[in-house]
This record gives sequence, C-alpha cells and structure tokens, in this order.
Amino acid sequence: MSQGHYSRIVVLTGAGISAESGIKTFRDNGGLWEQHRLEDVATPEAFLRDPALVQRFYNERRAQLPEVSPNAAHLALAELEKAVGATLVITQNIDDLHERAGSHHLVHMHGELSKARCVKTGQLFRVTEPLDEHSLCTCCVPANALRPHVVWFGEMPLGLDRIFHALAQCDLFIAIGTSGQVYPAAGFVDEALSQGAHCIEVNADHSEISHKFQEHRRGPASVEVPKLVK
Ligand code: BV8
Repeated sequence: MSQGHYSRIVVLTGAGISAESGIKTFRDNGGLWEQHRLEDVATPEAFLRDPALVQRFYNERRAQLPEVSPNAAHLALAELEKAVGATLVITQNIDDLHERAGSHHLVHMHGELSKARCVKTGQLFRVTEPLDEHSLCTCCVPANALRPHVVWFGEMPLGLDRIFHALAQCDLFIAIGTSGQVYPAAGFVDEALSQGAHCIEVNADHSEISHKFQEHRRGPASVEVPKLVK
C-alpha cells in the first residue's frame, strides 16, 4: 500500500497490536479471559457484585504499563499520521502504547487503564496507585466511588460520533490485531466497505471478520504494519 494513494485513513487496533510489547491478548491461549471469566470482571454488574475483584483485575493490568513499550507497529502508525494528516487510530485497547508511540489522532473507544472516574459525576482522575473497593473521588461531598475508566460489556463505547464520521469519509480502513468478536468495533469494516473504502486486515491469524477485507497481511503486527505503511 503506498499511502500516497489514500487521503483519509482509519485504523482500528485490538489487543494483537500490543501482544509483542508483552501485553496479553484476550483470546489467544494464555489470554486474559483464561484467568478471569468475562462475566466476573468486565461488566457493571461485576463491579457492583465484587468491586475488589474488578479493581484487582485492572490493577494487575495497569501494573504492566511501566514495564512495556510501544513496538514497531505502534511507531509505524505514528509515522503514518505524520505522512497522512487525516489518519485516525481507533483503539479497542486500554493501554497507553499508541500515545507513547506518538499518535495524536486517537480514540480509546473502550477507555483507558491510566484513568479512573467518579461513578456519580463521571469526572476523570489519573490513577497513580492501585485502586480498591474503598477508592473514592475528590469531586463530591460526601465522596463517591472511583471506577476504572473502562467500557464494560453492555456499556456505550466512547467516541462513536467521531468514529462513525471518520468511517463515512475514509478511503482506506486498516484493522490490526483484532479477533472481530466484539461489537460495535467488529462492524466498523462494514461501514467502511459500504462507502467504498479499501479494507486491509493485519493479523497473525484468521479472524471472525477476515472474509470482509479485500487485502490481508498475515503475520505479526510489528513486521507487517511497518511494511504496510512505508
Ligand atoms: C455495546 C474493555 C451498545 C474492558 C472491552 C449479547 C449480550 C450483551 C452484549 C452483546 C451481545 N451481543 C453483542 C453484544 C455487544 C457486546 C459484544 O460485542 N459482546 C461480544 C462478546 C459478543 N458489546 C458491548 O457490550 C459493547 N457495547 O454494544 O453498547 C451499543 C451497540 C452499538 C452501538 C453503540 C452502542 C461494549 C464492548 C466493550 C467491552 N470492553 N474492553 C477491558 O479491556 O477489560 S472488549 C475487550 O475485547 C477488549 O477491549 C478488546 O477490545 C475486545 C476485543 O478483543 P481484541 O482486541 O480483538 O483481542 P482478542 O484477544 O480477541 O484478539 C486478538 C487478535 O490479535 C487475534 O485475532 C489474534 O490473532 C491477533 N494477534 C495476536 N497476536 C498478534 C496478533 N495480530 C498481529 N500480531 C500479533 N503479534
């Protein structure tokens, strides 16, 4: 793909882009869900039922962040944004590797590990130490509980207006390292296809949505993404 052909690029990333940085994916063997049942940690009901478990699950993942770094795939996307200004990265990931790689046009549609929010006002706070079931906001009197600023199953993803606007305009859609099992993200390729964008999938393996893409780059993101965007 010589990016010169394309003027409005949308990139969707999933856990697979961060795998080579050392962050576990959700569904590959040894993925996160093996240790924790989906229903036990990534739903509002779980947080109400067992806030300590949910806070521990996100503390564990947050603790990884200082130990990992962006890989060549994250860095290549930051370079792509420099070369083609109208590049938007939509990430399903809640790590901070895209921003640390230098991407600025970025939507964290499933939230961010590094932030927590007041359950009452929605005010955001940077997380500087592990949270627990007693963690409280400082924006209310009396204080309310702090929850991870993460989109759980059944909750509305973030930035959808911006996302669907970009999908309606793009001439190139690239999905990197996502199994295509979670909606609405898994349906973004349909939006791009419906208005004539060229769609490329970068994945180490076959995904639930591979058949929808006109072009495939099979292999590790840190190898395939730099090749794709140069
Ligand atoms: C919504 C944050 C309404 C938390 C996540 C039935 C009941 C209830 C709900 C539903 C239902 N059916 C559908 C739904 C909707 C539901 C859903 O999709 N459920 C699924 C399970 C069927 N979705 C929701 O609830 C969403 N909200 O629908 O609101 C709505 C609807 C439409 C429009 C507006 C509103 C909210 C979903 C958000 C859930 N939160 N994350 C947290 O992180 O703890 S989702 C979670 O899974 C991750 O964030 C991740 O984004 C997501 C998907 O995983 P992937 O990123 O794809 O990762 P995975 O491990 O699966 O795959 C990795 C891929 O990488 C693989 O393909 C692998 O081959 C590849 N790979 C691995 N290594 C490499 C590689 N590729 C390249 N290189 C490598 N080295």
